[in-house]
Amino acid sequence: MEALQLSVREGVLVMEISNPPVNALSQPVRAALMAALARLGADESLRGGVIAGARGTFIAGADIKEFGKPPEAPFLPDVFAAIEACPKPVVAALHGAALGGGLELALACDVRIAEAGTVLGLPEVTLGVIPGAGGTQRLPRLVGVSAALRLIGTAERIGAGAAHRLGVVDEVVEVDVVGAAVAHLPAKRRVSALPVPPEAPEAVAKAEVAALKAGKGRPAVVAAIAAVKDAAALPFAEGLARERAPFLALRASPEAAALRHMFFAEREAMRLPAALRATPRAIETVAVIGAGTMGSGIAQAALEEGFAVILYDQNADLLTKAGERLCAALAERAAAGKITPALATKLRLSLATGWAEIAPADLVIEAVFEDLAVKQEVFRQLDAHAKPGAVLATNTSYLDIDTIAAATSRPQDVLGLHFFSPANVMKLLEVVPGSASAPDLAAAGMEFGKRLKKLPVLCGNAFGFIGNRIYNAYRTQCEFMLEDGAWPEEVDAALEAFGFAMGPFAVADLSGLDIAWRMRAAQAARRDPRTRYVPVLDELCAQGRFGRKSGAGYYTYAAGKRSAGSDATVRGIIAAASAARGVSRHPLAPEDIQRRALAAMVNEAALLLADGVAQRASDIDVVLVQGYGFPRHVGGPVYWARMQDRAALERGIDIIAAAAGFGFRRGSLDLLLTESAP
Ligand code: T1G
Repeated sequence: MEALQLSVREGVLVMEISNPPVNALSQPVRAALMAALARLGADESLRGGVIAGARGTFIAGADIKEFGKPPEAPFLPDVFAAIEACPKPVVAALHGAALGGGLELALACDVRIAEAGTVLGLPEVTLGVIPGAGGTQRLPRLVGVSAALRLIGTAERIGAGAAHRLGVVDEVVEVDVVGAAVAHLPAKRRVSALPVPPEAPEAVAKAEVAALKAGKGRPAVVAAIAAVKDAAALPFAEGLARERAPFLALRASPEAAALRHMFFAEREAMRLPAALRATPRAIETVAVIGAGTMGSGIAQAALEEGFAVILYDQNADLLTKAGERLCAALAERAAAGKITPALATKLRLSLATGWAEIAPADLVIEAVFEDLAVKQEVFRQLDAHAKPGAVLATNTSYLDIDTIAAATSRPQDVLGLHFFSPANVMKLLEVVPGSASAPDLAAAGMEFGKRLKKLPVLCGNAFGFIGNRIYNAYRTQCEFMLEDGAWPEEVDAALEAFGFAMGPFAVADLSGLDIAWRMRAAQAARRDPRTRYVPVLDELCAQGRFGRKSGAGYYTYAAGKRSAGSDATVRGIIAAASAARGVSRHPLAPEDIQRRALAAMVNEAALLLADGVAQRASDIDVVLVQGYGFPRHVGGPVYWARMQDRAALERGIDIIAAAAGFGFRRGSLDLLLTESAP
């Protein structure tokens, strides 16, 4: 099929891009546009042109799949220059998504008309690059520097209404945007010829700080800010030339390659293996069991996506309070424009204290206390009261899905749906079928996750699934490093320098040490005394140091502020553990801390693949980046490993094997470094 469908309507050349699935501006599209623009300029019978997108969207941007390859002419700036050089007016008719190069193309047009519901943005920094086809120069000429800094620096996506208010689009129509474009052909009005509206330096400075903060100071954001500020200081042609060089340099950077890996890995992760693809069971009513933090978060996530929600809790007072909080939360989200007001005013929430009230639910999600006996009792009740064919899901983080399913007479309907707190914010959802789960259940979980606008990843039913299992291995190795000679703040600092938002001990303090303490106590009887076990966390909890919530853990907390380092008590506990182990403490350099922590993740990833818990290596990257703060610009632990020297990786695993001692299980790097998706 032609990349560009041409037609003439009332003397206007309609150029409709047809490059499924999202009309990316691949080379054939660029070449066809150049030819069509030449025809438009030369044909006296034509009075103007309209550029539109076929099927469900305008243009999603440059073709990201072309980035790793040598660039092919014509380049986007050439196409956009041809639009502006065309003596006749060209209108951009927008619907669906106008993103990246797609919005840059629209900015090169004389007028932009958007259908209501269109999403617009310049999200290039999320791919480690900057808008490379005039976006940093044209956008400020329409909206001013500070608004351009916000949109480009934060990769914010805005709707047609907001874009109209900002001046990005000239008109919003309800239907037939192409018809409107043909009817409203304007005089030629080159955006590049417009002056950048003057602004107070303070406004620009404030926007610059906000963009830097949102972008965590990454190179692409720094470069984008500089390019946008150039627009106000330089003639258009100079600013345009200055934008191209950093774009090309960034596009070739390892960071951009890692971010592209994540872009495609996240889409790949949502694909089920052929054997599990099925028509998902219809889910419209969701019952959530447990009105605590997780249950309320899951209920909010479902309400925001239009599901009817039954929230059950045996504690009527807790339930009422949760209901009130949910009403308030949705009202806030509607006021912020994040959800449609109707979802807040016509809340489809019912509160239940009787098991029989969950009967209408198509899906029941249990989010009660992480205790097997408690969950089994809940599932006995679900078995007795949920309607036949309802999907019965557990939000367990660690427990065995099969053991929970065995509490029912319908294990074929039981599934793990592991949400991450806060469940209404975190996108990651681990979908965990049990061995008795019906073949269509994984599809039901994945589809439900997508409808919640989450990132569902299929996991095998093994201890810790994917994320917690890898995180456990990482945290265990970090605890070994405490005994070997590092202090908590040194480990945290080294891993924050690597790119983690927070180090493992700061995270442990934040989530509460008592959770791990209870789990370790429950596992103590099964723990082989020959395996290395660090008792520091147990001792901290024994002294009532549960982390931030108790004012002290690995760190101390005064007025909610974490101390810079560990105090004498913690160091005494750690030194005692070292002595009891017979370890003579020695300092660990940051790079050694990083190498051991990463080796622990890489080794566990190899085991996950070998055990079939992760269906593909890139899923592990998605889980660790989306759920555990692994730095996205590094591409995830597996992608990182594939960028390392193989011998150095093996040496790193030698080191953690020696540190672990008895019971250490070594994964095969062969599989990890070469595996491709099934
Ligand atoms: N290039 C190539 N493929 C793309 C693509 C793109 N820009 N965008 C999406 N795809 C593929 C995606 O991999 C998937 O493929 C399919 O389309 C559906 O995507 C010069 C340099 C448009 C909002 O960052 O935000 O322009 O899995 O599952 O949920 O300055 O895709 O089917 O094989 O996401 O409906 C800037 C990225 C590029 C936008 C649609 N643009 N895309 O969401 O579908 S850089 C972006 C999206 C640039 C210029 C710079 C979303 C979407 P497959 P999907 P969706």
